[in-house]
Amino acid sequence: MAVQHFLGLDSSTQSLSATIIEVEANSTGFSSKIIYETSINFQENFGKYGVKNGVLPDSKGIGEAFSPPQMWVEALDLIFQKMLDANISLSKLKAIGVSGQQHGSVYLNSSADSILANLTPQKNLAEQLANAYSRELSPIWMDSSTSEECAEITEVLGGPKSVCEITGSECFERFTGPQIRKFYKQDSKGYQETQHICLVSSFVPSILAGKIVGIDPGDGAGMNLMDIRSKAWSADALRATAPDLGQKLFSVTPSDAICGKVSNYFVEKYSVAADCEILPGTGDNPSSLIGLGLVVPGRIGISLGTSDTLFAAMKNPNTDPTGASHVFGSPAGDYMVLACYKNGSLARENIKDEFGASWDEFSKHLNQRPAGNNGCIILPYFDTEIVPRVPVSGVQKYNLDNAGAAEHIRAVVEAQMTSMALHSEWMGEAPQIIYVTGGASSNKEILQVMADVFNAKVARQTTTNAAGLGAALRAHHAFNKASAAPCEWTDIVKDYVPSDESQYVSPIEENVKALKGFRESYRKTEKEYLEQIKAAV
Ligand code: XUL
Repeated sequence: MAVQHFLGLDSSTQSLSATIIEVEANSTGFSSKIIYETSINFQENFGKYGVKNGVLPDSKGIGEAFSPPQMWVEALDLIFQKMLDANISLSKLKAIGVSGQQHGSVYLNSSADSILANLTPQKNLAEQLANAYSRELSPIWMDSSTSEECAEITEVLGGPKSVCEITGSECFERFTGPQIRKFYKQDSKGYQETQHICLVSSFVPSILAGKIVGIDPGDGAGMNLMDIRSKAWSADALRATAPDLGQKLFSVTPSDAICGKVSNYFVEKYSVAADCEILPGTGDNPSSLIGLGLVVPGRIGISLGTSDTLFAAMKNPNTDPTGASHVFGSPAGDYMVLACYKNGSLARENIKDEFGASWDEFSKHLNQRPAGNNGCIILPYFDTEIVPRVPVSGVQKYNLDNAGAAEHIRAVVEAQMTSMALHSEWMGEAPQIIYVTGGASSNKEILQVMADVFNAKVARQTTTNAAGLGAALRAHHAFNKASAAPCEWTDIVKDYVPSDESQYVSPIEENVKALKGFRESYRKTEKEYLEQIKAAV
C-alpha cells in the first residue's frame, strides 16, 4: 500500500472544515495521522447572506432558525480552492467522508438530478445549483418553532413513548420530521414541487458525487422518521408526517456504503483523484463518536464543556425510558447514545464562585472529602435540565446546612457524575473506558470522581475537531471495506485514542464501593424531587 489520503469535511452551523489524514503502510499494518486541517467561517466569508454565526436572524421571533443552503455550496468551492492554493495535492485522495450539523434539511426540485449530473468546471457550484431548490432556506437544528407539528405526529404515532420506541427519540422541534411537516402545512405547493429532501450531511456528498446520496442511519435517526431497529424509513412515521414523503427520501444507506466516484467537476477543477470514492455523510454527533474513537460498545465519551455531553457506543437498540436521551445509528454499526446535561461547567463554576475558590482550590476541596461525601447531596439544577427533564431551575441541597466549600464542591461533582451514570443505566452496558474531552478534562480530581462513579478507567482525549476527523476516518474505513483489505474499526482509530496507559485515571476500589451506595441515595433523592416538581406543575 502506498501512502493514501482521506478527506473529512464537516459542514457545521458556523463553518465548513476539512481534515486530511495520511495512512502509510508499516511493519505492523499501517500508521495514520492528520496532515492538514483548515476551516471556513460562514459569517466571515459570506456576509452577503446576512447570517450571524451561520444562521439567519429569527425575523418573526417565533423560534425559527434558517440557513441558506447556497452558502454551504459556496463554502464547498471555497474550501477546495483553499486546499489548491495551499498546494495540498488531492491526487492521493482515496475517499471523502462528510459530517453535517444534524437535523437541518435541504429541499431540491425536479431539476436537481440533472444539475448535479452535469456540473461543469466552467462555472462555480452556487451558480449551477441556484435553480435546484424547491425551498430557498434550510431549517436547522436551532429551530424550535414546530411544537404543534411534534404534537400532531406524536398523537398519530400513539404518544411520546411510542415515538421513542419507533424512532429512538421522542419528537423534538429541531428533528427533521416535524420540520418537514411544517413546510408541508405552510407551503403545500413548495412541498409538492420537492423531489428530494436531503439532510445537510447527505446534501454535501450529493454534490461531491454529482448525484443524490442516501441518508445514513446515524443522521437518519435524527429525523423522527427512521425505524431505529430496521434502520429503514418507518412507514407509520412517514404517514404521520406528510403525504408521499417516502418518495422524496432516498432509502436509508449504510454508513460505510460506497456511493460512487467523485464528480468530474472536482477532478477537473481541483485535481481530485478521479477514482476518489464518496460515501454517505453522517451527523456531527455520530461522526464525533468515531473521531473520539468510540467504535466498540464499552467505550464512552464525555465532553465536559458548557454542557456536559455523553456519547456512547451501544450494541442493542435500547431506548431511554424517560425519552430524555437520543439513540442514533453508529457509523461503526450498531448504535450510539447522545445525552446532554445542561448543568455542566455552569454548575461547576457557580459553586466555585459561591465559595470564592480558584480552580486549584476546587481540586483540593474535591480531594478533602471522602467518596460519597458522608451523605451530602446537591441536585445541581442551576439551570433547567435536559437529562433528567427538569423544567424549572433551582439547586436542591441535602445535609448541607452550615457546610463549607469542600462539601458543596464535592456534592456538585458527585451529582454530575452520578447523574450521568444513573441516566445511562438503561443502555444495559457497563463502560470499560471513558475518553474525556472539553475544558474541565484537564482537572484530574474531577476525572478521579468520574472513574470512581462509573467504575471505569478514564483517559483524556485531545482530539480537537472530532467530527471532521471522524469523517476522514469513516472514509478510510469504507474505502478499505470496499477494497480487498477490510480493517477493524479499532485499528482505524488506534492512532487517535489515548494509548499511554500510565496516563489513565483508574477507579479506586473503596471509592467505587462508597459511590455505589451514594448512587442509591441520589437516585431516591432525585426521584422524590422530580415527583415533587411534577405535582407542582
Ligand atoms: C444534536 C443537535 C446538535 C447539532 C449541532 O441533536 O441538535 O448537536 O447536531 O450541529
